[in-house]
Amino acid sequence: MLLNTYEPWKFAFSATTDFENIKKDSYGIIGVPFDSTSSYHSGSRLGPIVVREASYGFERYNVNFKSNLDTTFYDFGDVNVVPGNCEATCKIVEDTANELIDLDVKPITIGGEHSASIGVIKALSEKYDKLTVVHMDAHRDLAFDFIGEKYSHATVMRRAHEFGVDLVQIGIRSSSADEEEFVKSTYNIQTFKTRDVHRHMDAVEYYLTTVDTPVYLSVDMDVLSPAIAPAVGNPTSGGLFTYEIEDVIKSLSFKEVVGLDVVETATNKLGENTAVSAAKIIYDFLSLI
Ligand SMILES: [Mn+2]
Repeated sequence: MLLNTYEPWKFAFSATTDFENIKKDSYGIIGVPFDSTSSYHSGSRLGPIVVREASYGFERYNVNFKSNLDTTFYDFGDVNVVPGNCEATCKIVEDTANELIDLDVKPITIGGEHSASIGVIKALSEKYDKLTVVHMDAHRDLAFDFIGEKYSHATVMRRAHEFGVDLVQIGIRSSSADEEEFVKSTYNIQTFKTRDVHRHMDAVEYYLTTVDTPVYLSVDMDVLSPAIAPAVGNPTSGGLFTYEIEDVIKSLSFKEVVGLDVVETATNKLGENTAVSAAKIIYDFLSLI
């Protein structure tokens, strides 16, 4: 007897993967179960599993946006990470992202720690002449190195900046003096701190409408208030509400969005708040884009 059950290893609503017939201009999910550079609360290696499982709580009709999730997307599973070796793992993610790009599939990455984004952003920055990374995070992740390591969850956006992308950082509420100096020394990093977002969401939305390049969205789950999303690598007091992420996704839905990552979900508990919110970001993105 065939049971009418769900397949928790693939994101809900994903299409059957038939490599001979991958639809052009679709989206492809990959998981990066890697957390070797975590400096505080580890466990995001389990993020891809719990986020996929949480996706089964949603309806195909997205009532907030009055739209059906009818975007074609595939869930290709997890990449083979190298535990303990961030640089090697970033290279594997980059190669995987390039394979997706060659198939005309836009990558959606489920972390894993934030270093999961490095390879994807590198691949996309080479495909597009100009790329803007909209980075939602409590932290800037702009350190040149972190405890001597260039490849780390804390250096992601510095590496991205070296690849030549413009950055829009949203939800920032923790950074170092060096990072602030670095931002002042450059021209292409726009910042909306947590308080700015709470008080002037319209300014954030307006700014996003002015972006005239392809856009990549990177969401560190710690951008949300730890009251909403407590199971993250570096919980940081204050933070955004879920609807503020909805507003950003809605603004970006009018743009050419070429990829998404949702990283730093660090829990092994099914149905945990952080995992549900992470799954919702991917679900909203796919409903609107
Ligand atoms: Mn962060």
